[in-house]
Amino acid sequence: MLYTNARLATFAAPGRYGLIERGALLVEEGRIVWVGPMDEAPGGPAEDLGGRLVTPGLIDCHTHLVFGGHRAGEFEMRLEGASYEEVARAGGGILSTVRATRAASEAELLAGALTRADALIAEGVTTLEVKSGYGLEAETELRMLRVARAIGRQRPVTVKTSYLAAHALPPEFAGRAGDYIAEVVIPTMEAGHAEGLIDAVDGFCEGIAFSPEEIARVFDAARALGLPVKLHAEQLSHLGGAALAARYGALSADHLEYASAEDAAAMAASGTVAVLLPGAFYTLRETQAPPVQAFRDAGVPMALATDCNPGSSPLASLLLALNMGCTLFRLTPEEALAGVTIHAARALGLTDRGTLAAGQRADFAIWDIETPAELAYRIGWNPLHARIHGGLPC
Ligand code: DI6
Ligand code: FE
Repeated sequence: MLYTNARLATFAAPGRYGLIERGALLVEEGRIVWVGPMDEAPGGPAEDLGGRLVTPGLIDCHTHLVFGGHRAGEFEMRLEGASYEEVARAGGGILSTVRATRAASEAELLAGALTRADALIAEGVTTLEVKSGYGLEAETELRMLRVARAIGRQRPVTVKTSYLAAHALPPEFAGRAGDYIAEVVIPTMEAGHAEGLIDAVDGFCEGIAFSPEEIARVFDAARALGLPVKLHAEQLSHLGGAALAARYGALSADHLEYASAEDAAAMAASGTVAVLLPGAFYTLRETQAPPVQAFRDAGVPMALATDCNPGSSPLASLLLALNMGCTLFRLTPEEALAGVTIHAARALGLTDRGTLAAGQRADFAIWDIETPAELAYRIGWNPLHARIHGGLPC
């Protein structure tokens, strides 16, 4: 199928957004086989897109969208003055979602996750990442990962999984983080890997979670299995997580509000993507923005994601994350859009998507707008016309 008479934001051609005005795109067997000016397009059956904008399919590269329950009560507590860390230290926060997730069946978890996945898909998302991390015990961590895989079977979307048992210390291991890592995190990683459930290993490096030394043990185990790593780093304080992630050649370091220029230099050297999560910044009413200029100066690729989770970012709109990335973090619309396409792909270790170029998977979104900046500028006003996943309109 030839898609013709479109404006293509390719992120592959030279110039802003890699834009090709009056472009065309040829798809065969789920792949893009030709991209260029419509006057030079090969013949064959064609669909006229009426000048609409086409982007690569959007990629949400950081979500926790499998979970039980909700945390509206915690939202109320924070509005009454409690901080996210105070709620967590009092046994709420992540641990309250752990209780609800342990109590939920696979079918219940899947039903809840699909409603959020559907919201993302309706906005042109064709690949999404899903983390475990609300089980903190073997059985529930593996259940979450199976549910994540089931999303990719039940919906036309590609799911990449990250194993995040190093998210919080469960109460049964209070004061025994080392034992938790040895007895739960590492053996469950091995079991999940053997079942083909894990695409990457993640952790939360923070005062209310794990130290860099503890995360290093988790990363060593991942390395032994040949699994790539990523890390929640410098979200609430500067603990050295970004430098640790760079040392391990991590695919990404995520959040990064408290990262430094030295961290940016280390991440640039290791090719680690900075994943920025404005939904969490907004929800927690954080005031320190991530060092975007330092990332630019160092040449660190920046991705943007929803961080969809029941606590710090109850956000299932990647388009709103685009807008927030611009308004709250001062990204340009071009940087923001690159952050949910080409750089988001890289944050997941994927090179076969995120741009419109010959040889890429045919994942793209067709929008009822003229210019790419409109995607970041609108708020709550979804212009998706059609979505193509693996060559199939859906
Ligand atoms: N940082 C986050 O923003 C999520 N996890 C993390 O390490 C939030 C998890 C939650 O509050 O449930
Ligand atoms: Fe997160």
